[in-house]
Amino acid sequence: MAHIIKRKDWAIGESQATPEDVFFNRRQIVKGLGMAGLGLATAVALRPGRGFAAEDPTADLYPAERNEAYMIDREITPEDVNLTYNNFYEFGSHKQIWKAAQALRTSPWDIEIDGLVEQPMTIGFEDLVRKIPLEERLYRHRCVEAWSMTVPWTGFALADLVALAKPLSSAKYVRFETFLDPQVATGQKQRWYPWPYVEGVTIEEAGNDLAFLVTGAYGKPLAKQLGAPIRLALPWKYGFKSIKSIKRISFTDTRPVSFWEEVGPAEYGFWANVNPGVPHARWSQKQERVLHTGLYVQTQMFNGYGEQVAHLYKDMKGEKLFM
Ligand SMILES: Nc1nc2c(c(=O)[nH]1)N[C@H]1C(S)=C(S)[C@@H](COP(=O)(O)O)O[C@H]1N2
Ligand SMILES: [Mo]
Repeated sequence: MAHIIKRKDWAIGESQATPEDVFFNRRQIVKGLGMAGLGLATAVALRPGRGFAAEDPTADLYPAERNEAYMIDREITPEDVNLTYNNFYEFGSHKQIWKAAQALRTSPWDIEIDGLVEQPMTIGFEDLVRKIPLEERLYRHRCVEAWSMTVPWTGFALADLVALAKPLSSAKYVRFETFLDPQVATGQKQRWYPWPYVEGVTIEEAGNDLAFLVTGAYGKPLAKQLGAPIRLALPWKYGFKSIKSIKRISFTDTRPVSFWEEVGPAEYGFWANVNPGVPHARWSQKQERVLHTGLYVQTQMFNGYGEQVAHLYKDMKGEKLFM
């Protein structure tokens, strides 16, 4: 009953997908028209930066210093592209959710830290973000749908949060949960999805340097459509692991079943490491469409981060590591 839908809206063939090249060409045309005489109002209405309130209570923390250890050989995806092409099913099962996402109230925002920890706690996001120094990192992001982008994220290592939480030695996994509020996030009225969105990693993965809790992007507090006020970035895994708008972080000895794994276990697994050699059940993962550029590039093993993470998986047998 819960899983009548076996096919995600975004799980359509590349050729049927709304090509955002067309979308952006359209934007270019509109911009061109604006310059040709539609006037300033049009140009202003099209300007990016949507989703960030100047009065954000954490605005003083940005921009944070860039950590040069996390650089990248690709161009940064323009901010307006990132802000208008999103996966955030809570607000709709298509890419144009940025407006709908503005309904999310992100302040105050309490986060539960519970499960196998010395002392369960509730911490306000604005307290948390001031406890740990922020830094900027340039990360690749590879969606399982075979598109990619490059983002200047701001945040702190997930390992720092783990240290703050003081897990017991019996904790083997970290489970993350997004908010649940169907009144605000109308996608959550779609009962066939197993809301709230859940994701998880092993304690070892959580301790890896690359695992990053994101509180900002493009030198500003995180826009709502990007998962404000706090989300994950796990750049060696498919994008669906990078859960947005986290409300609860639980330490557990049981492997969490993530949202997409529950929706389609034949297509989406717990590990979801990027691997061009293992096709999705319905499409190839060999290449990726780099947002905005019109380019297709070869996808790299672990999304190019193998040096940092391959050791985490080298002794694992019988696990579906790449779906
Ligand atoms: N809560 C929640 N987190 C989510 C999703 C979602 O639908 N809901 N989509 C995931 C997917 S499939 C991707 S590719 C990224 C997209 O992040 P972006 O919109 O910042 O590009 O968010 C991930 N995190
Ligand atoms: Mo994705």
